[in-house]
Amino acid sequence: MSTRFERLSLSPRLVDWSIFVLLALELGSGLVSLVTGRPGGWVVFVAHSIGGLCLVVLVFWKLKRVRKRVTRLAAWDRATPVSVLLAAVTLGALGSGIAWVLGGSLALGPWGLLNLHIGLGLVGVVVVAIHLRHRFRPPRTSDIEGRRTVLSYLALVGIGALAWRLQGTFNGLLKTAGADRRFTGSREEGSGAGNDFPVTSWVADDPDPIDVEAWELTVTGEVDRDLSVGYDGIAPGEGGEGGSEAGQEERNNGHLRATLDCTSGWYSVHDWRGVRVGNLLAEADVTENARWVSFRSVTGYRWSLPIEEARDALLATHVGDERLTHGHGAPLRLVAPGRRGFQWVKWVTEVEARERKDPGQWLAVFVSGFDGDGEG
Ligand SMILES: Nc1nc2c(c(=O)[nH]1)N[C@H]1C(S)=C(S)[C@@H](COP(=O)(O)O)O[C@H]1N2
Ligand SMILES: [Mo]
Repeated sequence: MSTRFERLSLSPRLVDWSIFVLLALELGSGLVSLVTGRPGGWVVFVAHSIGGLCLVVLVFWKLKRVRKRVTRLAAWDRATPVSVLLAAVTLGALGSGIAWVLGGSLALGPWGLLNLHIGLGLVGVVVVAIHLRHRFRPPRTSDIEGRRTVLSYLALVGIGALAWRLQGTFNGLLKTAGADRRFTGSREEGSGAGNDFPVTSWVADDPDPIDVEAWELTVTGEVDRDLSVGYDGIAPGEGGEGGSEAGQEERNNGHLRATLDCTSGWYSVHDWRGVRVGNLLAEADVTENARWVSFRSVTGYRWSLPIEEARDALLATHVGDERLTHGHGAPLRLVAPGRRGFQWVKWVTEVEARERKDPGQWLAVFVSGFDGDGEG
């Protein structure tokens, strides 16, 4: 090693604190990335990638230092198992993230490699907390050595950024499955193929197929007249099927080309057809107090959008030229361009105009489907 390289170094405590800060940044950017779906949000994903690669460097640096405390059994104390566990979880989270980027896949029942990455990241939060209870040492300003420290950090970020660049080159040259990803990291699946794209549910939602005769859509809340419409009042006429409800013509002419981008790592681009939400709201005489619009599934799953955005969203009955299948949310599902897949509520039965945002939706998306009676 050249002496110049050795001059770039951080004290052990600074390495540990840098790892801590990076883990916090990775947790934050990772969580934010899950609700980021507009191209302007790319920076969150790039920061998460480069941060993770910097972590790789620091973690190996640290492991080199503490290796002996693990390999010599006599050096073990009661906190060592937690440290070992933390090392395993961290390497697992970093490894699964890198494997994903380089085109890897893993089938874990309904989940994949990206879910494993997220899961390990969340487990890591708990293990870090326990590790800190045993090993916490306050940061010291004396560890910061001016120019040398600054240059060390610059080198670290430089290595991370360079590795991130090389990832693109590597994927391109080897034409891996990681080559053709969206800015969110998601890979293309079944675009334009009608219903032939993955069916995903976020946690436990799995209702029985919906009988369209019994189903209806209601528009409630901050509206001057509550609306309820049956399937015939919504679905576009399908070759020769007559007998539409009043209002059907004006409602059903909505059309959007939009990308469903699931946080488990795939996206799919389709032409969606159905009812423009703005038309429904206008028909129900939405009041001036309404600021948010919540979309509720028969299962209790729900999500809300600011009213301006909601107006331009679509409640789709069709994908491509096909009626939605049950798995994709028939008879009606939300199409919310620029939002991540989990916000595209399936099996919608209620549209509620609201004065305020709906904080309960976060709970609803996690618990809906667990009680089994469809009222999560
Ligand atoms: N009611 C309900 N809607 C839902 C979900 C769910 O679990 N329940 N999953 C969401 C998730 S995570 C995604 S990615 C998309 C998937 O839509 P698809 O199954 O048509 O591909 O639906 C969303 N809408
Ligand atoms: Mo999803």
